[in-house]
Amino acid sequence: MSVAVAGLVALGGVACSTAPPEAEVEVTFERPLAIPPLADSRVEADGTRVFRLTADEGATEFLDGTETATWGFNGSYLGPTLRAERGERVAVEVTNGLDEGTTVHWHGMHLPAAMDGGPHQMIEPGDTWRPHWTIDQPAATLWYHPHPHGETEEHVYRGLAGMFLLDDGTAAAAGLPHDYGVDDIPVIVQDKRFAEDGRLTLDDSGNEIGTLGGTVMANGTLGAVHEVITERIRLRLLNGSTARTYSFGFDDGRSFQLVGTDGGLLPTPVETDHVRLSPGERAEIIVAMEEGTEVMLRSTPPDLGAVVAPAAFGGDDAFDVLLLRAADDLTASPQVAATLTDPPPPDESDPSDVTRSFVLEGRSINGKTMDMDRIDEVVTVDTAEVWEVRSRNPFPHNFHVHDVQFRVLSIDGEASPPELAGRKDTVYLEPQRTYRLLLTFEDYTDPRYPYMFHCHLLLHEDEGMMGQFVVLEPGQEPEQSPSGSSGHDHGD
Ligand SMILES: [Cu+2]
Repeated sequence: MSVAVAGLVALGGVACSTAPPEAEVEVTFERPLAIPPLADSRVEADGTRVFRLTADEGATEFLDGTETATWGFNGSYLGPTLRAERGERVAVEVTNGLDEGTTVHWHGMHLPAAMDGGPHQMIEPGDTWRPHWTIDQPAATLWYHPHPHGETEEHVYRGLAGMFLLDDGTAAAAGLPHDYGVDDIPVIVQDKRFAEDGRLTLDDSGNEIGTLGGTVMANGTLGAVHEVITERIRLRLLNGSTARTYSFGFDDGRSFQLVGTDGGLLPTPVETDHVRLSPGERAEIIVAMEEGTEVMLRSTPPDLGAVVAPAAFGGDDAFDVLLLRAADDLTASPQVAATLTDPPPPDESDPSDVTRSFVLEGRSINGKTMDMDRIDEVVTVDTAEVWEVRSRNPFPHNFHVHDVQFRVLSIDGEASPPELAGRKDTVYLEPQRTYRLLLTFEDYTDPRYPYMFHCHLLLHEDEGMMGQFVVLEPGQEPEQSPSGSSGHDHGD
């Protein structure tokens, strides 16, 4: 539970127990949308593409004339976009320039547990961590962010996040715009709570789900405008907020094509006028533009399912996010293909199938809160499993699994809707419904390092709504992680 501790004042304005009141921020849509730069990389003799990220403190001018203390990778806020091809070997040299330990997790990535960047891969101040792996999954919009146990909400909120795009050569054939920063646009959406002096503050007043800021920005730009020069534009939407769920659409109610979700392209485009994204989820959408017109990307009150008093959880909130302004002359765009990917249908028939049940309640999963020294689930490599996930609370949770992309087989026994037909790593849990997920664990066994499963509402995660699983060879036993909490001071 979120407990405000009277009299405790933290430095820096975030995680302060008596957060100052939220300032009313007037937003006019006139600033160019910041596009995170594509990260530089070098290719070593063995073909490994190496990126560098340094987490550091900085200051960002979100509001004209006001400097706000922020954190960022290779800059003051957010980080560059990493990009790699399927089959490539990659490495990232991650340096921690902060005064406290952090980690960097590759959200949505299929990779060895020791490279995952969860709470077992702490990077102490001044240290550099160098995970490496081979990209072995379809093209997708992934992202990276810190994952230190108990501190993730604050680290992400201060600004540590970025996109990690994967390519596999299919975008052109699928008719998808793919010119980064021109017609293929990353859109990291985050809500913030500004104090009168411009500081970012977390809400410690005890909202069950954490901080719901009254100011929403895209890529760190308040009142963002993007000039569109093509007939169609692809927006890669990422909900990079700590707690808020959005329902994205356009102010004129126009429909668009949903072509991708967390882990890659959908089998076929889904025509819709809104897409719901809970924290951590992504959606790739294609929007058709008319010459010389403008349209606003908005978030309208999201359907949170059977949440009691949804207004307390953002269920009544609406925001303008990004103004798309089309040039008087637009370059032709290709037609989006009718079939985007052709994945094999989910196969539940494997006799080795295991079904596990996960009940989310309060800050626990199956009645347990996170313990870095406890392995909650042992998975055997080369098997498919069904995980049945259910929230018992009348307020929002979602569910994120590291290492794998899952398929949503059904919700309360009914076939999942077309927007959930693709590869997912995070799913919103409408209260009191059972989500049946199919997960396939193909490789990367490790008896010592676990992967995480958790609620991606970051306050919940920090307060213990997380568990650990290992992937093992048949007959193998889990071993104590060398980075378990017994040997590690988390500073709490
Ligand atoms: Cu939760």
